[in-house]
This record gives sequence, C-alpha cells and structure tokens, in this order.
Amino acid sequence: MAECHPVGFQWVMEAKARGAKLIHVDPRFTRTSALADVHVPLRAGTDIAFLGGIVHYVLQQEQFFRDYLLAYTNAPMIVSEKFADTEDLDGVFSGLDPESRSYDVETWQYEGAEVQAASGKRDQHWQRRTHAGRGEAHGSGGAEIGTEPKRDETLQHPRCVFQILKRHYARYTPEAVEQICGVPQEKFLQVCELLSENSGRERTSAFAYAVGWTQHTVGVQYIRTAAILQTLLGNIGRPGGGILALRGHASIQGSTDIPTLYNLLPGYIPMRHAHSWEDLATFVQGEAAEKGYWGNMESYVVSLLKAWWGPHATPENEFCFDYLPRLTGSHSTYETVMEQLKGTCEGYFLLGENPAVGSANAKMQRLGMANLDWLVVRDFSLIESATWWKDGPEIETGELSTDDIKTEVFFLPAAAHTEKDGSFTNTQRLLQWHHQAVEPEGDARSDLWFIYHLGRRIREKLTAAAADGTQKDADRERDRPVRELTWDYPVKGELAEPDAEAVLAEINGWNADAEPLSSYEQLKADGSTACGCWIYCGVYADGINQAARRKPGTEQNWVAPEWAWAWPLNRRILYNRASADPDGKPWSERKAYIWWDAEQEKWTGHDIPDFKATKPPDFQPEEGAKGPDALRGTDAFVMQADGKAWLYVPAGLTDGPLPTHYEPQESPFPNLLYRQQRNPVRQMMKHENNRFQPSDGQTGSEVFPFVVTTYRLTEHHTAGGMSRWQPYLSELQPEMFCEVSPELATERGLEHLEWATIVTARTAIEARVLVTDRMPSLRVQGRTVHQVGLPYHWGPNGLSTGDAANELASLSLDPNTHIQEVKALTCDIRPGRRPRGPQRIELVREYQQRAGITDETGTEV
Ligand SMILES: Nc1nc2c(c(=O)[nH]1)N[C@H]1C(S)=C(S)[C@@H](COP(=O)(O)OP(=O)(O)OC[C@H]3O[C@@H](n4cnc5c(=O)[nH]c(N)nc54)[C@H](O)[C@@H]3O)O[C@H]1N2
Ligand SMILES: Nc1nc2c(c(=O)[nH]1)N[C@H]1C(S)=C(S)[C@@H](COP(=O)(O)OP(=O)(O)OC[C@H]3O[C@@H](n4cnc5c(=O)[nH]c(N)nc54)[C@H](O)[C@@H]3O)O[C@H]1N2
Ligand SMILES: [Mo]
Repeated sequence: MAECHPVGFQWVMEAKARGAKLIHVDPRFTRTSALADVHVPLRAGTDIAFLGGIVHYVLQQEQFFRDYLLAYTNAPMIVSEKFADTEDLDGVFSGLDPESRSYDVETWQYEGAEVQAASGKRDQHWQRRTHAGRGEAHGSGGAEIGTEPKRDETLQHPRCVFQILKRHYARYTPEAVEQICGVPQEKFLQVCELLSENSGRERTSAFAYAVGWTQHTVGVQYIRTAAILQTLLGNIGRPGGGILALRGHASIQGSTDIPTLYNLLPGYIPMRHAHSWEDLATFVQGEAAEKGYWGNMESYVVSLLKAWWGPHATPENEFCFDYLPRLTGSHSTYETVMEQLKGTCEGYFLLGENPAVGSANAKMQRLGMANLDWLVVRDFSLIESATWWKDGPEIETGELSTDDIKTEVFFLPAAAHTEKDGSFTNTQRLLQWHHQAVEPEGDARSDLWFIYHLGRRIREKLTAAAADGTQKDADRERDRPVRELTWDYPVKGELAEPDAEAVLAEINGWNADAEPLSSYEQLKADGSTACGCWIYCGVYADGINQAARRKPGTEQNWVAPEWAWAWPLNRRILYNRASADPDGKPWSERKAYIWWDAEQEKWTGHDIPDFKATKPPDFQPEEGAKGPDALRGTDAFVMQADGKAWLYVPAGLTDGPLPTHYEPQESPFPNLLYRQQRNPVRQMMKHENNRFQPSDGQTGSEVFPFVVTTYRLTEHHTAGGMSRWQPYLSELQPEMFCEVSPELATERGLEHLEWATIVTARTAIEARVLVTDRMPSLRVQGRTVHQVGLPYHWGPNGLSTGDAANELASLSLDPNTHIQEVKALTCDIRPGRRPRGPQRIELVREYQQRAGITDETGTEV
C-alpha cells in the first residue's frame, strides 16, 4: 500500500500514530513492510490457506462476534441436503462437470429457498427463475421455491452455514498453514491474536488488498476468505472496519460502476444474455432479487433505457429494451485476443491501455493485434501497443515480419486528465471532480471528445443513409439503436469539447419535468424518470455538481460528508445499519456510527444511514412483501436477497460457495489439503504460444523449480506508458530487474547488478539482478523454496527500457473475473543475458522438451 497507494497510506500512518497495529502479508519485504508492526512473508499463491487458517482459529477459539453473527449473517441458514463440500469430495464441490469444466450450482442453494446473487453471475438460475428450460421440462413451470431460508438460531444444525464453515476449515490448522504458506506457526498465531483482540464490540479491524490477491486462478475466493473473516469478527458496516479494495488507475472504481466491463450495464445491472427470447419482464424476473434493493431492478433498468433512448423509449416498445447488445459468453479481454487470433474480432480500440506489455502472455496480445484489420491506439506516447508491428519482440525473432502484417494502425494523441474536466471515483466510492487546467496541445483530444464526435459522425452517416432511401430495410432497422440514441451534449470552446457536467447530469438523471433527481428511491419503472446510473443518482441533486464539493475536514464532522460525493446517496460506509445492534443501539459508545432515534422515529448518526430512514429495528414485513419492503428491521445487508452478509455463497460464484485452497496453475508443490491440485474450473487458453508447465508430482516440474511473482514500484506506473517517458522517474528506476535472495543467487551463480535470464514455457526474458533479503526464501513442506520477484513496468520503448515480465505469464484465469494469474507462477533463472533472434525461441523449445511439455500439460481438471 505504501508503494502503490502512498496517498491513502498516509491515513494508515495516522492510525498507527494513534496506536493501530499494522500487519503486512506479502512474499516480499517492501516499503509497506518497513512501516508495519508485523511483516508476514508467505509463498505467493497461498493466501486462502493463510486466511482459512485464521477462520479456523476464530471458529475454534470462539473469537467470533456471536450477536453480530446471529443478527446479520447467514450463519444460521440451512443449506440444501444436496450440497456436498470439498471435505466430502476431496477438493471439489457437488455439481462439478469435468467435461465442461464447470459447476452446476443448483445444489449450493439454501434449503427451501432460492436466493439471487447481488453481484457476480446472476444469470446462473435464469432458466428456473423464468420457468424456461429445465423447469418446463418437468411440466411444472419450475420448482416451487420460497424466499425464506430455514434457520437454526442455535447454530447446531449439521447443515447450517456455521457448521458447514467449521467442517470446511477444520484442517486449516497452524501446522497446515506452516506447511503450505511457509509461515512459522508462532508468526501465524501472532496475526490471529492481533486480529481477534482488535475485533468485537469495542474495536474493529480493516483489511486492505489489491492485486496481490486478485491476480490468481482463485482470486475472487481470496477476497471471499477475507469477507468471511470480517463477517465472523463483526467488522463490516462499522467504522474502522471493512475490506478496502485499493483500486488501480485513478478511476478504476468509476469504470466498474459505469462499466467498461463487457458483462455489466451501469450500476452493476447485468448485461443481458442472448437467450433465445427474452423480454424486459423476463429479464427482470431472471436477474432481479425478490427481496432487498435489487428487487427494484426494473426501475433502474427502465430509467437507464430512458437516459439512453429518451423519447424513443416507450412502454409500447419496452423502453427499447431490445436495443441492448447481448452476451453469448465471456467477451473479456483474453477471450477477445483468442477471437483476434481466430479472425472473428477484426478491429480493436485501445483507449488508455498497453496490452503489448501490460497483459499476460504479451506475445499472444501482439499476435492477436497482428491479425486485425484495424487498430486504434489513443495514448500520450508511442507505447509498445502502437509500435509492435515494426519493432516488437516478434520482429526480432522472425515470428512476424512488418511487410506481412495487414493491420492498419491508427495512433491518435490523447489529452491527459489535467487537460479536461471530469470525475475520478476512488476506492471509497468517492466521486471527486477535477477541472481542466490547460488546453490540450496539438491534436491531442480528450476521450470524451473522441467518443462524442465519433458517435456524432456515425449517427450523421446512418441518418443520411436512412433518409436517402438507398438502404435496405433490414439495415435501417439494425442501425436504429444508434440513430435513436440521445447524443446531444452541449460543446464548448474552439475544440468543441463536450460539457462533462452535462454527462454527469444525465448520469444523475431527471424526472418527467426535467428536474434533477436526488435519490434512486425516486426511480420509476413507468418511464417517467431517466437515470444513467442508478447508484450515482444524487450526484447532481438540485442541479449542483456534488462531486465538486471541497469543504475542508476542519469545517465539518469527522465523516466529512461535504467533501465530494460518495455513491450511493453520499453514504460513506456501506451497510452501516450493522454498526448498531439489532435493537438499533450502537454496539459500543466507542464505535457508535448510526443508531435508531426512538423519539424522532428514525435512523440518525454521523453518516447517512444505509437503511430506510424510518424503518424501525423491530419492523416485520407483511406477508408477500417484495423488494426493499420485504427487508426486516434487522436486515442490514440491504442489497442481499436475504438481507444478510454471506459467509457461505449460495449463488453468484462459478467456483464454489466457500473458498478452498488450491495450488496455482503452476506450482512446485502438491496441494497438501486435497487430491484436487488446482481450481477445477479455472480458465485456460489452449494455444501453442500458451503452454503450461508441469506442477509438483509430475515429471519435468523440476525444470521450473522457483516461484515467481510480479508487482509494482512507486516510481513507475503499470505498463509504463505514463512513467517510462518521464526522465525523472526513469532516473529513479532506470532498468528492468529481478529480486532474488542471497541463497538463490548462490545456488544459481547470479551476481548482483549483473544479468539474469528468466525462463518459462512461454518465453525467456532478461533482467538486472538485485540480490536482496527483501525476497526471502521460505521453508515449505520440508524443503526450501526460492521466489523470484519481477516488477512488470518495462517494455522496449521509452527512456527507461527492459523486457516485459508479462512475456513469461500464461493465460490461466480466475473463472469469475477472467483475471490472469500473474502473482504466482514458476520459472527457472540462470546467469547471463537471454539469446537474441531465433535463438530465443530455441532456448524456450529446449526447456519445453526437457520438461516434457505437450499441449495437455497442466490442463487436467
Ligand atoms: N506507483 C504506482 N502506484 C500504482 C500503480 C503503479 O503501477 N505504480 N498501479 C495502480 C494499479 S493499476 C493497481 S491495480 C494498484 C495495485 O496495487 P498493489 O496490489 O499494491 O500492486 P502490486 O505491487 O502489483 O501487488 C501488491 C503486492 O502483492 C504482493 N504479492 C504477490 N503475490 C502475492 C500473493 O500471492 N499473496 C500476497 N499476499 N501478496 C502477493 C507483491 O509482492 C506486491 O508487493 O496500484 C495502483 N497504484
Ligand atoms: N504481470 C503483471 N501484469 C499485470 C499486472 C500485474 O500486477 N502483474 N497488473 C494488471 C493491472 S492491475 C492493470 S490495471 C494493467 C494495466 O495495464 P494497462 O492498462 O495496459 O497499462 P497502462 O500502462 O496503465 O496503460 C494505460 C495507458 O493509458 C494512457 N493514458 C493515461 N491517461 C489517458 C487518458 O486520459 N486517455 C487515454 N486515451 N490514454 C491515457 C497511458 O499513457 C498508458 O499508456 O496491468 C495488468 N497486468
Ligand atoms: Mo490495476
């Protein structure tokens, strides 16, 4: 966090100055470790075992917050008797189909009730919920399923979530943690004690994580383990608690809220799938929840459609629901590369992205781009993704030749954030407005300018074609969604820059009288409201840009509600109903945050309640109530279909309702806990340039004996487009390097400041050697394991250059998010520079042969 989120880290330091204890769990010793009270080096790729060990400790030592657990979590819920755990099936859950490498998630549900996920894969139960497909086949119109799961308040029922959790983690003992993670038991127990002591009524602990946890074939499950812990300890919805996803690029949070993701519409509304037929009502039935705020999904969707298609969206045409694009599967970035290689994806926009360096298996990225008809790159500098066709690594090896590449590459200069108005949404869901400081130079334009004017020109062309009578009827119909879009933003200045505030106003939304809305509670499903992103509704309340507020902290209360604007409704802590006990009283004076004021008959406190303000703690919904009205006065987790925090996930995940330790795609060790070595439903791309290495127990694994992980440095940014062209930053970190322990250096004859070559089944790269005890070797399963650390910022262009770490990584992905596993792989390392030209490929081929690698290696379920 000190390296990559130094501005946020100042608050950690303030907390430390007031007595907070800081624990840093990271294979490497970094600038964060230097300031931490405890640094826990562990083997990369083993955090589920580590966190699972803490879950085990908390359950066994009864350190959990019982009152919180009973009131606000699904611990008492009873799970279907069809469910079988990894303890029963030696590492897999019930429902696994090895053929399709996927789970049928049916058996993971509660007994007697079916709940819908608040996020993630919400389409999982589509068929049953819409009474299509399977349900119909039984002639019943779908199974009769209620919405009230059975509970056991004593937590004794063998199939209640609490007991399942206990059994699931029973073998995650301190000994197992030591054997799997390489963390000595005393150190592990120290972490368990610190965390337990600092949780409960009087105290709360917070977790912060970023991509050290996400970039794994079990990335989502890492975070789920943290969620289980924080839920058990009562650390969610309370001040000083929570799990903070430290976000990446300045507005990565914003670009998931108003998504650049292929599978979401704004505000986490799922993108529709290409079901053979589906109208708006079926979509809502299939994807919305019965209970909680997702129960109002129809009003969010209709308001979105009204924002996009304005007067064209009418009740008669289902508000243009049919204009929405449809999913036929995963269309994430790596699938897109595979489609480029196949030739089905013919054009590509790279607006602020450098996959030729930044994405896993960078060669696959370049080969994909070499198979396009056209490529548009908008950036500040001539990054590698714009120049691979003339000077990329494949030109040197002879795998590509400039003359043969048919891709037409357009490079357009981009304006920087200082040259445009706009908002950043940060880790805490805080929208902060930035104002333009200077005009962009030369031909540089903002992305808003580019998208707006591109859309405007396309629309003009289509409108002219539709009017001149030459177009076929079918084509005219096909173009309708584009022609009828609301696309009329006011522009200003010489460059005709669209007004960013006008976009914000549309995102906020308005009513039928064009008055700005102030809350998503006002959204309607009848077409009388428009709103571009329901969770952002209120950011332009009263026609004022609330995100631009900058009242100093000293002039307001400690929650600082008048600094910028947080979604939803300017709440600073989500689910803060849980900061009070079931009766509505703060759990303790020290941790008071919001509470029920019996005299005024409403919730009040330091923050805006994340609860219906007038719903009393003892509220019981009426029979048959739906949506938010179905929430009890104690259902603090208002987005959840049962109002509870989920220890066990009955719906929404593809790879299991509980986190389970699996070894990474490539590992020098067997899975100590189960016969199942890896996540059985991890995603793998099979391709001759994406070969996998054998893992422990398989012949040839000794050829790649070391664990390798990748990471960032404070002085550089991501794939380097923003830092490798800066002279000062380049001077501070001038060259690609690798971090190795003194033991590994001795074992392999590596010398400090000299060169090393790092090899995987994909390719070989070179790096300067940094011999350092910052990268400790660990004792795992009775032997020493060495780890190699690689920053991933470099590429051949710019002022500071070097090989890209991503040449080494394979395309093996988390099945929920399709994120690459670049935080734990295996490699070999040897002294000296890598071979040049075709000899580089020869070296890799020799390694592949020695390890006996075939197209099947590592692809077992
Ligand atoms: N200066 C600077 N700041 C940045 C960025 C940058 O490039 N430079 N990038 C921004 C972006 S896009 C993002 S996403 C964030 C990322 O922020 P971080 O996630 O903090 O970035 P990383 O350095 O990639 O990874 C964090 C740590 O994870 C450790 N790690 C590796 N494998 C494992 C593992 O298996 N378990 C555990 N527990 N730790 C592991 C690494 O050693 C590393 O220290 O930073 C943002 N901020
Ligand atoms: N091995 C390994 N690989 C990783 C990671 C890792 O930890 N290890 N981390 C992953 C993560 S978390 C991330 S986020 C990716 C990052 O990977 P990329 O997104 O591919 O890399 P960046 O260098 O951040 O690319 C952003 C580009 O946008 C340009 N830019 C900046 N502002 C603007 C703008 O306003 N408009 C336009 N058009 N361009 C702009 C910058 O100059 C830069 O070239 O890398 C991923 N890959
Ligand atoms: Mo990121």
